[in-house]
Amino acid sequence: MNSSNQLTVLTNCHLATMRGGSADFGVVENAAIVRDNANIIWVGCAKKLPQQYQNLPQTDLDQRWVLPAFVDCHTHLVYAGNRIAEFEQRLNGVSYEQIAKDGGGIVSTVKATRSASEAELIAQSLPRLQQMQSFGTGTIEIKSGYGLNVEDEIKMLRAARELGNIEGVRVSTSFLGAHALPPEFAGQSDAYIDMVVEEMLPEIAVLGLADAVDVFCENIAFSLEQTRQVFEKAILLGLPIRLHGEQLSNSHGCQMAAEMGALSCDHLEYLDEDGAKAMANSGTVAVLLPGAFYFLRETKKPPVDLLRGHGVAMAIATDCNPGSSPTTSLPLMLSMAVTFFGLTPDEALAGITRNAATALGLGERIGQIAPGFAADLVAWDIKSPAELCYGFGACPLNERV
Ligand code: DI6
Ligand code: FE
Repeated sequence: MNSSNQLTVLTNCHLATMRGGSADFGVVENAAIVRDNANIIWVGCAKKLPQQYQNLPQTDLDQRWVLPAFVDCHTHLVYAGNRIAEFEQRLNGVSYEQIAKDGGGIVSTVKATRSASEAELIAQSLPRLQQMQSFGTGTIEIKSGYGLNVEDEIKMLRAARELGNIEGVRVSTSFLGAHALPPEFAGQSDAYIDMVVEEMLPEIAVLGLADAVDVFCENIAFSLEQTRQVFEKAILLGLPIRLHGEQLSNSHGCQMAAEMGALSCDHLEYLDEDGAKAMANSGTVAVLLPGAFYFLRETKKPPVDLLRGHGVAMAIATDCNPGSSPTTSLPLMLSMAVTFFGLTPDEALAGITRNAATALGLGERIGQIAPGFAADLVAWDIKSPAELCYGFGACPLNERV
């Protein structure tokens, strides 16, 4: 990126602007973009470049396709250790729920994350963030949720913010204190939720470390009523809410979260029609996580027809985490979203740009190519936007421009 606020022109390129409402990626062929250090100033056909921009420095993009940098709106990127041994257990037939009930699962990553210093956490997470960027991702949501006490949740959120500073990428943080019950609270989940509400949330809000508050509402995690308590406090503190909902069963968390104004509800394999209707009414984004679906060998698919039918905006994310989705690749998620879930390439790409931005409350700022939006742009060596959903396991050449 430019160091000064000099205007420059990107030219000899094609655009997938991802402007709302179009079923064709918002294509502009033989285009030009005028940008400054931070923002897009002008977009259109190169032939119509206004006179006042014609003598600016130009970058010739050699017929590449320019898209908004991808937005990964659901990740657990910051953690220590790995869960390879549990993966091997699962390959031998032990279920994800059983591993969690036996004291492994999320809690084993909690132990590793608590033992790591902030610097170690950053060092272990940095390669994942760098991989994400190599796949064209420019904004990353990062959740806490492997600390599960005041000190270690704060450590995780600080590490997330610091990773954004180190790499110069946009990081949006979510406080996920209600992710799992820490071992020291075994049998006392109400007491733990009291601590989340009375101690953790207020302190994290004062420190400005969370851009949103997330809860895992599930029979292996927290109940509907406990979820409501956390959300009520978040709303009181002025923080947007999001939900891990209906991943392993239907707890009706999404309906409640939507009625409380949630930005997004995520996972959704077991979502029913009432939940979809409530999400449509509140403009809550449905975040689909095909990596977790694949890695847990889930067979129940999220109800894409229902979401589409009710006009719920769909986003796609990696869910990058050591237990249920150890991936950093949004292009791979595009392939899975079209192949497993039946999204169209246009829906899938909107899901990692425009709709993912909306899931973070940043829909007016990132995820589209238009004047006034952030100049977070990536040029791809592809023949058409759908090619990004077509190949899998490798990633076309791309460059931040
Ligand atoms: N759902 C998920 O898929 C991740 N968290 C959650 O609530 C899994 C996190 C993990 O297994 O470490
Ligand atoms: Fe998750």
